[in-house]
Amino acid sequence: MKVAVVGATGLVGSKMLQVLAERNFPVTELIPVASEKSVGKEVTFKGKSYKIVSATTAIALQPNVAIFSAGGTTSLEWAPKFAEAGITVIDNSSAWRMDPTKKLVVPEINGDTITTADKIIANPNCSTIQMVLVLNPLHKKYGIKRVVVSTYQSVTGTGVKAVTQLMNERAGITGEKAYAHQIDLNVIPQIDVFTDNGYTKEEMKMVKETIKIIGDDNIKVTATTVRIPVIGGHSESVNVEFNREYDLADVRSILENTSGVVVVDDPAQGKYPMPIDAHDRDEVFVGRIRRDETQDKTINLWIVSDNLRKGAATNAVQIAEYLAAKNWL
Ligand code: 2RA
Repeated sequence: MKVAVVGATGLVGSKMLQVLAERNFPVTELIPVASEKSVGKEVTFKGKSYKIVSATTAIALQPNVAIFSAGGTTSLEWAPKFAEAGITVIDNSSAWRMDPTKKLVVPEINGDTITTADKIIANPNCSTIQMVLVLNPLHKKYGIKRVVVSTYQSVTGTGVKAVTQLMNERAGITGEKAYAHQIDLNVIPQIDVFTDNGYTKEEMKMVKETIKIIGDDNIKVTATTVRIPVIGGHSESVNVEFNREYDLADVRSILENTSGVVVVDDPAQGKYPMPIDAHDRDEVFVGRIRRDETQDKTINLWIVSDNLRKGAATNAVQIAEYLAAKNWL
């Protein structure tokens, strides 16, 4: 299968190449695509070098699938051009996520909603994916009324420039900045720009995308998203109020039996999910599972995952695998 990776030089793009190789996606020809300034440079895939080409060249090469991770502007301009040429697009930007004509897919949850007519499929936001993977099976059993989530997000969610800023600050080097504030030894309660209601775009993504993926607009979500000086993954403190009374042991058992979720919850032994352990792992880890003693039918969870993996590259490749298994590529 010919596979184009658009944005192949970015943090997520590089992770896409790694995940495609690791999962043995049947790539017969890789077509790495990046901005004009990178055209002609090379990327390595399964020990072989591939020259980066422009988006126009990539369309002419007719890949079966194009996995985009090059930002919303590039996706808005180029995804329809690939789709018009008959190439299925899996898009990791926010450009198409809330478009009612586009599917927003976490394969374990709503992969089965994809049809052959879907030529641009949206990959959700990283902080949303890891939360809904845990919430969806609990919603099915107990019905979720309201979610209060606070995130602790890795600088890798911003990209290479943010990782460089953190490392430079740590080394005492002055350099280019991805954030308006120092990130090392600090916490920044802003991810993406603010919207009119006082929430950031990242917070509103968690609100809207959760409803769209789980497919129930009765679920209320309120979010505070925060950047911290960490690189291994995003962490989330999640307070969930159910419609029905729940059983703590049953919640644990449901999560233990959920594909892609790993329960790490042995506080007496100091065992709980941490980004340093989630780094470069595909699973979503959940721990600190405990009753909210201040309110009926309510539980507290701590959810951690590598945002570049299940939050981005792995989920996108899983969508491609789903389409390949159906022979739709
Ligand atoms: C972040 N959620 O962590 C974003 C990346 N898509 O900044």
